[in-house]
Amino acid sequence: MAKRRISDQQKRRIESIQQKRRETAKKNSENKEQQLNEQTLGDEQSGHIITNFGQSLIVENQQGEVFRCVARQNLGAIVCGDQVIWQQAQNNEGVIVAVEPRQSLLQKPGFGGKLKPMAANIDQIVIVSAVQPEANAYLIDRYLVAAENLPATPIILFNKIDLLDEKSRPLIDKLEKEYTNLGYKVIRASNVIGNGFDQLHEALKTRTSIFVGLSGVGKSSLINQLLPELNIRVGELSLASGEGKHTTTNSTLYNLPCGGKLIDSPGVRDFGLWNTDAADILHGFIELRPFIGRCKFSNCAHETEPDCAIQQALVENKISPLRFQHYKKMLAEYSE
Ligand SMILES: Nc1nc2c(ncn2[C@@H]2O[C@H](COP(=O)(O)OP(=O)(O)OP(=O)(O)O)[C@@H](O)[C@H]2O)c(=O)[nH]1
Ligand SMILES: [Mg+2]
Ligand SMILES: [Zn+2]
Repeated sequence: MAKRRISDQQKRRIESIQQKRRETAKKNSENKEQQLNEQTLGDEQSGHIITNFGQSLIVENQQGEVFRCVARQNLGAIVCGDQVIWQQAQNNEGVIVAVEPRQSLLQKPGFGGKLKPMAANIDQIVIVSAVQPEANAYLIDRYLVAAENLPATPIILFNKIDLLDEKSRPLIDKLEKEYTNLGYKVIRASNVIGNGFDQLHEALKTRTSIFVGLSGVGKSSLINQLLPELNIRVGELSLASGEGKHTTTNSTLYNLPCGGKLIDSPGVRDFGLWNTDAADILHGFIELRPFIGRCKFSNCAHETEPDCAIQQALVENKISPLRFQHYKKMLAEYSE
């Protein structure tokens, strides 16, 4: 993906503008909190975060009603999927006073390589790829490493299969085989011809799942099919590049009729590295796990060392060359 180069001076300017905006937002939110505190607040109750619009957070109570809330200072970042304690004010507004401990927190690389919390308490990650824009196996592997380490169950979904033709079919067939062989659930879907929804409904039941993937692969369109009364905004692909236009801008949680919860997330902008280390990357490639600790040298880099269990497994076709290549690439990016 093309990266726009910016000078240090520009970076500092952008950072200073951002800092000013953050301060203004913080002040607005403090004022709002003060206003709300001057009203009599209701009893503490639990709720969960549906989405956020800047400093305001949308909280759903146990009856499924939604409230626009501000958070007390010093609660840290609160994200979609968080369980919170809050108090109701007037006019469907409220104040969040505590965040429940999280089972997990999915983060993504943000501006300047800083990690941004994305969603909390996820137990399943649906990695959405498509026929158009073309599926990227390295990005899928990135998400698999994130899922294995969270931990959350990954599902690999190939969308827009109505567009399959002789040119695109071999790649999707190859990737489906690759991931099925590893034991991952793979679903082929299409919003146009209505494929894959029985499998999807089944997989999403009773769990909290998130749709992740490139912009334009059809994440929001799939949710519109699952919840037709919603009508979430979906975007055209750019005619020039065939890429999506980043239509979804905030992660948002939806309650499915089957009892599951599903989060729609904005398409990823870059392939920046998640908060992983070498051990997490290794743990993320599940087929490598049986060979860990079996090399002759304990600090084996699995390259040209003698008696390397992983090189041996490659020769014996127990590990796919593509996945091993991605493992090496991720490690190299991490150590940069
Ligand atoms: N042919 C075909 N087009 C689809 C399908 N699903 C979605 N699209 C189209 O793909 C485009 C992008 O869909 P979105 O649902 O906005 O994609 P998204 O993944 O939510 O994108 P971001 O919100 O930008 O991350 C839209 O023009 C959809 O109509 C499908 O199954 N088949
Ligand atoms: Mg979207
Ligand atoms: Zn080795």
